[in-house]
Amino acid sequence: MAILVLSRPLPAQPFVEALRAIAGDTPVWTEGDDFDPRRVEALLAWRLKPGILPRYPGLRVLCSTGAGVDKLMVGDLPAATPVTRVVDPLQAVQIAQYVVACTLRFTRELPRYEAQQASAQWLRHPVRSPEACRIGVLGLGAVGQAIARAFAPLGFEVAGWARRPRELPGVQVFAGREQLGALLSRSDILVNALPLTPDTRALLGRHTLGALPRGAFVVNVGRGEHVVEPDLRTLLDDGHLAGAALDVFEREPPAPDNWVWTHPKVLATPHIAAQAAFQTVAEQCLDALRRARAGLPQPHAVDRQAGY
Ligand code: OXD
Repeated sequence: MAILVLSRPLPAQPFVEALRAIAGDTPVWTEGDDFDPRRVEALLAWRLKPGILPRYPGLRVLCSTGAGVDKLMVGDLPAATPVTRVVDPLQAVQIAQYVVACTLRFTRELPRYEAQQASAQWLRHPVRSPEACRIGVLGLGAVGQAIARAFAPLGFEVAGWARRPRELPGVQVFAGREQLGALLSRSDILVNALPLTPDTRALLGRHTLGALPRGAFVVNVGRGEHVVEPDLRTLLDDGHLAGAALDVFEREPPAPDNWVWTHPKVLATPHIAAQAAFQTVAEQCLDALRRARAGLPQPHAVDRQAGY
């Protein structure tokens, strides 16, 4: 019985090597290997297409290579097959670092000073006041909480939005659809850290982004599908939004002629806010397989109903 790695578009080799180092007698295969699909017990994947899973009738567990599992939720996923996600505390910290870096780059106007440096200009501009830098974090799971915590010591006023009310020290929490507008209208910096579910897909469009204060900045570390890209572009072009840092896109990588590559107000990065360590992914996948074999509960199981 074996583990199959289908990590496209991520290269499979680092996952395969990390798994082989710890998997003992359990073979680890990937695309291109000559293997019997009936022997596959665990699948480690980032994205699946319908029609793939029925090829593996002995599958006991489906493991994501990342924290998000939205691209694994295909219609032919058997109801009884557990799906697990990577839970890596370091990953949440890395994402928080990325969000803080992009936000400070914007609030401290670093691109403007870089442009001045290029023409040897010594020109000082007023620093944006803290009242104009109120942070709003969409999604208060492990990642959203790490982001909220990272901002507090830097003097930012932080609020967050979650599905249900919760207590978070130092963070004003808004909950449910009925309080989304209140969160948006006080967020000069909006950070999206939501999981992608049918409820959150295309949440950030003309009306929601338009409800941010004029001159707001958007950071997306959730999923590209949360944002209606043409609406974002319109709001950037008409000056309602001052800028956006985008690490995730509906299509990754975006097509070479996609506007995000060249828009002067957009910082586009290739889904690098965080990467779980290959060793952690491998350890959690192997643990999930052992638990599935023994009929034990999965600590990082995805709630199939909620979608994350
Ligand atoms: C993700 C990841 O889910 O990179 O986006 O882990």
